Amino acid sequence: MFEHKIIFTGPVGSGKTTLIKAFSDHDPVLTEVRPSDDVASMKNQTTVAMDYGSVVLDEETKVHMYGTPGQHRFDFMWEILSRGSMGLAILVNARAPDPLGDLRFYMEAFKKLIVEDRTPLVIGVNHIDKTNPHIAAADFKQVTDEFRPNIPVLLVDVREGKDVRRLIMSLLFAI
Ligand SMILES: Nc1nc2c(ncn2[C@@H]2O[C@H](COP(=O)(O)OP(=O)(O)O)[C@@H](O)[C@H]2O)c(=O)[nH]1
Ligand SMILES: [Mg+2]
Repeated sequence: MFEHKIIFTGPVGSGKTTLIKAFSDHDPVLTEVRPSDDVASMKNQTTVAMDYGSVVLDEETKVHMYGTPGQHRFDFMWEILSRGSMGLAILVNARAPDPLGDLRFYMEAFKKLIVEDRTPLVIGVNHIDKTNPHIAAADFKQVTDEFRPNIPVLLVDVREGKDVRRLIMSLLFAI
């Protein structure tokens, strides 16, 4: 069996924990606590170390999914979690005040993986619904093109297994 480690990163509220909870074959390992800072006004649980889940996609493919903490003060975990990863997915919340700025921030933060190591990368734009019809994949592509050409940008609802599968498959195809 081929085992693949994939990292899910992105800002607080972009859906990393939701994705891993929804798609893991087993109860995920979550390190969620009540926020002690201004994140408390956004949600009542936040990831502090990592989320972990795994899924068997077919007879020969198992994917280990690691979600990073979103808050910058836990960014020391980002590099630790990234070691040995075969793919990176950046999730952004389309309803956030500045989703393009969020994407640029995470592209910069993971620049070594993205530009030097040429690790397979996919962007998942989450929380897409009728409230933000002005968001288009092309806007996000402009940002990724500044770093590396031909990065797939998928509009997703991470609560839907079929959408998460599309994200993961686009990374596996790029290996
Ligand atoms: N409406 C909507 N809500 C979503 C979607 N994805 C995640 N959520 C909700 O957004 C909230 C934040 O997600 P969470 O997984 O905690 O984000 P994290 O900080 O990246 O781990 C949760 O309440 C989810 O149920 C989506 O596509 N649409
Ligand atoms: Mg989380």
